[in-house]
Amino acid sequence: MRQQHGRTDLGEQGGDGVDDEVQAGDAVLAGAGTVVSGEDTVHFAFDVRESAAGERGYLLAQVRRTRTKPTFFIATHVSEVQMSDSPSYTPGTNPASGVDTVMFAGTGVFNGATGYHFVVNAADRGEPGRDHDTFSLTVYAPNGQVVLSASGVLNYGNIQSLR
Ligand SMILES: [Ca+2]
Ligand SMILES: [Ca+2]
Repeated sequence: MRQQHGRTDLGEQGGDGVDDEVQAGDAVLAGAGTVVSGEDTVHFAFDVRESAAGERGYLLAQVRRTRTKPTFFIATHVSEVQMSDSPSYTPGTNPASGVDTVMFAGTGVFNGATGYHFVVNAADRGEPGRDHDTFSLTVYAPNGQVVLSASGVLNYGNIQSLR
């Protein structure tokens, strides 16, 4: 099984686009890396897919800020996945679908507390991911207040469209 653990080497493998778990017609965007946004350094990993069976995915994020405890966000449910082909960049000839951008949203746990919502926008803009791919994460408290907002170009890692 090449599953979550296989994603940790995305920064090195580039994009052979081969994934045994991907069924024909599936769209998959996955990535792992680091974004520096203001005072925050965000380490993230995600994998979202659309198929005939529906939409699913996961997201983990750790945020470090100088002189404060790190915060953690774990998505427990991905309720919305929208993949698209942005006309403003072309990461390569694969995948043939042209999918290079994803927005996904759902609910999760923020520092151990439930009832939080999140929205991620991520884009595969080529290889290497560093200095090319982009990632943004916004987390909302149950009352709608933004508790985390970070975005930027990757300074480590890679985001890869797999179909
Ligand atoms: Ca494109
Ligand atoms: Ca990439």
